[in-house]
Amino acid sequence: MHKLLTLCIIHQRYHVLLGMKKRGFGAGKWNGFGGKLNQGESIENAAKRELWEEVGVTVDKLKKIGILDFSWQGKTEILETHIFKVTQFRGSPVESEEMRPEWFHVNDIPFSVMWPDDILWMPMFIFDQKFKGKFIFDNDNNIIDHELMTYEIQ
Ligand code: 6OG
Repeated sequence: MHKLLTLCIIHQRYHVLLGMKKRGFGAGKWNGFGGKLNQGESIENAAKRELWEEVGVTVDKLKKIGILDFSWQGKTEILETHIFKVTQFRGSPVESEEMRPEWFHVNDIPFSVMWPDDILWMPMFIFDQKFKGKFIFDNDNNIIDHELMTYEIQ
């Protein structure tokens, strides 16, 4: 089973905006903002909608920077996650029921409290190098196998 998801990170020169996930899947971890597509929705519109819903920010400019397939040992589900960089936006980030936002310096990203794949692709994200890959996790969410490569998306 294949599911499409979005993940949006705002990047402003030396800082990125992350959110502490307060509930549901990935609760207790810092991550970008995103989620599943609604029926009939484009991937890009879903990314914009999730940023608005989770942190109250309107996207003016975003670009796709990566595509990662996440799956778990012994499970058939694949989360095909489209990762976007937002460089222009309106509004100030506000806490929602799902996320508590915070700006982090690019040299001070809290990888120990993030999904373990993030430390592998975040440098590419910061340096605008497009990438694709796949990560397979065990039931404790440790990476047991992965592929990651640079890639021109368009
Ligand atoms: P909701 O269930 O809240 O969407 N996501 C992941 N992000 C990272 N960095 N690593 C992973 O490794 C992830 N698995 C899922 C995609 C879940 C949100 O979490 C992201 C979505 O933005 C396993 O609707």
